[in-house]
Amino acid sequence: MKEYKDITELLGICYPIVQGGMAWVSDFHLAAAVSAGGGLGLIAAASAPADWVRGQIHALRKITDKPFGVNIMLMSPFADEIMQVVVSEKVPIVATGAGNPSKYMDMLKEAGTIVIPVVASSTLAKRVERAGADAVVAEGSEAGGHIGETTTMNLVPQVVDAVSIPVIAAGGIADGRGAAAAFLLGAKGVQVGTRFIVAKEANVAQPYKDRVIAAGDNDTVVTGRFTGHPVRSLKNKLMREILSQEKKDMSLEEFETLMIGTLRKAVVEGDADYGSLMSGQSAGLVTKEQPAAEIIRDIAEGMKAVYRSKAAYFGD
Ligand code: TUI
Repeated sequence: MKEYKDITELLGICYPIVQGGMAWVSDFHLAAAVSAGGGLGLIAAASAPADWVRGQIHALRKITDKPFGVNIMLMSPFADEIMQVVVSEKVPIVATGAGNPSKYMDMLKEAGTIVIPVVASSTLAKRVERAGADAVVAEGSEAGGHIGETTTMNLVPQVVDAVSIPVIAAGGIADGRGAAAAFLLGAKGVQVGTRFIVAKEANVAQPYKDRVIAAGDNDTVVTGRFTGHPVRSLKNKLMREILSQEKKDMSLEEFETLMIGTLRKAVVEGDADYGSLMSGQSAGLVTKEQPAAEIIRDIAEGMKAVYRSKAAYFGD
């Protein structure tokens, strides 16, 4: 079943495709479906308490015995406790986001965990490599949710040059063309988020899925730059309101009051107007709801088709 070397061997998966850890979206249903489909499924711990994460790990293990991971958002007040949970539950793979995971590296490595920090700069990539990371996800600013400044096209080759561990590209990748491009930039795998929001197994309210499917290339916006934690989402009434308040110098407190609970509102309640529809720019490439395994096959097959046609074009 194995089709690619490197990252697939490291992670014990069939396709070099990782599902992004998306707050509220990536619960055990989606992660299990992705892992069962030959990719790497991740449960997003986001800002949830440690006990919730433990429950998710148990639920996933009832459905599949394939490798999976937990994505730990380091700004979470529960990050320390969740690290204890993943170690005690012997979760094989841990991804981190929104911070530097170096202080947790020794405990994770001692437990035999494979650690894959998500980074948005080559500086952090080098730091986490030095601390013992097994691979990094280089996430460009086309991604949804909390983002850095540098685009995938520029970030990936610079991170590839900066470190010796395998680099997984993320941000703007939703099909075989994007995946093939990432491999040409030196990536050994891809992480895909936005396209999995519309996976059949993703417990996401239909209005959110519908907005992702309807979105075009110009339909995302970045809010919260002034907070130091910019976030990309689909344009809607909430984001227009926030953008207009940002122009009028809103305070951090006002921003937080407007934002609190809005991701849950989108994912769980299906409020597409006043919920946070976090999404990458690749929403414009997402055209239908599909089972996760079909999404993975489509990306893998699409990537092969690109390589075949380019080989023909270049004559070798
Ligand atoms: O983490 C993500 N994506 C996320 S986290 C999230 S929850 C959240 N919501 C509102 C505000 C903030 C978080 C939604 N989406 N992707 C990985 C990622 N990590 N993107 C950017 C970074 C990052 C940024 C700065 C990682 C490290 C960093 O600096 C850390 C340091 O100490 O150098």
